[in-house]
Amino acid sequence: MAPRLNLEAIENLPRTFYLHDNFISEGEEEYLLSRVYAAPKPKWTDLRNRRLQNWGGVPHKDKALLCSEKMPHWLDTIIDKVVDTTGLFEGCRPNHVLVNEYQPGQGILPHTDGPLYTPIVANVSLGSHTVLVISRREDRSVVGKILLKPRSLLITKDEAYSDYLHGIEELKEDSLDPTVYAAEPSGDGPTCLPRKTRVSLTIRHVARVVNVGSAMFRS
Ligand SMILES: O=C(O)CCC(=O)C(=O)O
Repeated sequence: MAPRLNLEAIENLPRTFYLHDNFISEGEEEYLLSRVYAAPKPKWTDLRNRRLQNWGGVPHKDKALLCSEKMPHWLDTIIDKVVDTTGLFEGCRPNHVLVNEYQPGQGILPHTDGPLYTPIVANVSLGSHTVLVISRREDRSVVGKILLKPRSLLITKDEAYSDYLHGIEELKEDSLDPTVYAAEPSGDGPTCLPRKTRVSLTIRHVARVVNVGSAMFRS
């Protein structure tokens, strides 16, 4: 079993965000990306500013996860790693993975993940960095930004999950000014990072699962 991570909450941001760079190796990243891109075309849902795949089921109106398939082995492996190395998912082993793919210039509007999920989420970044913007629900004022490097793990829980929005601006490059929190600041590295295609795995648990026949999802 992989050793436990030494997780420390990010200071000066709402409680609780944990960020761990190099959570997976380049080999694991390459493998996960190859599995994402091996999925059949109908697995993808195209949105205006990103495309996505649901694994483990499809969320239904913030009420339940409609489950028609077993979690595939390649995602079970990364779920195991998140569960074993964080120790944070006792009694709520993730049963849903949302894959998001963003091209440079794409993003996701500020949002909360809502009541469907148990309020703890793991995000693994593949292929490119991005900057996650954290803002207040009330007035959308920005309280902080987090640099998510490729192969990093971000955990969001507590008030950071329930009381704050997170989003990704539709930018082609990110300026790494001092307002952007980085787990390992790059010192005299570049201050402006061009984005590449980024794939993220959003790994969550849904308590209410409704098993439905796979026929429902055949088209
Ligand atoms: O791409 C990410 O890291 C964030 C994804 C996200 O916010 C979501 O899936 O709700």
